This record gives sequence, structure tokens and C-alpha cells, in this order.
Amino acid sequence: MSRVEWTIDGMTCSGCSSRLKRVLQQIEGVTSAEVTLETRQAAIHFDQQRVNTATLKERVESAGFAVLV
Ligand SMILES: [Cu+2]
Repeated sequence: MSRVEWTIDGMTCSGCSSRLKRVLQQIEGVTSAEVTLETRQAAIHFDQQRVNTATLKERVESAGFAVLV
């Protein structure tokens, strides 16, 4: 199991953070995702056999947010 913690740009309200959390949780291979609006952090636990960080980033970006690392 792997874990990444990213700073996310583009979240302006709790609607954004819950939408991003939902997007992350629906990705195949993601076991849990926590998104905190105040600190702009997204913590994602995932199975690296089923999904990689490039795909995770892509999904964050296609949801309208940016990964600042
Ligand atoms: Cu919002």
C-alpha cells in the first residue's frame, strides 16, 4: 500500500473538497482519500499494483484542480 500527500490548488469551498474526495475514492485502487480544504492537502492511500500516481494526478486535474506537490 502506498500513500501520497499533495497540496491541491483550485479548491475554494467545502463543495470543492468533498467533490475531490469523492472523485479520488471512486478511482479503482484507491483505498482511502482525505481532503482538507483549510490546508489544501489531499492524502491518498492506494494500491500501487492497481493505480499509479500519474493516473491519480490526471484524475485530480480532469476534475478541475491542480496538483502543486
Ligand atoms: Cu467549491
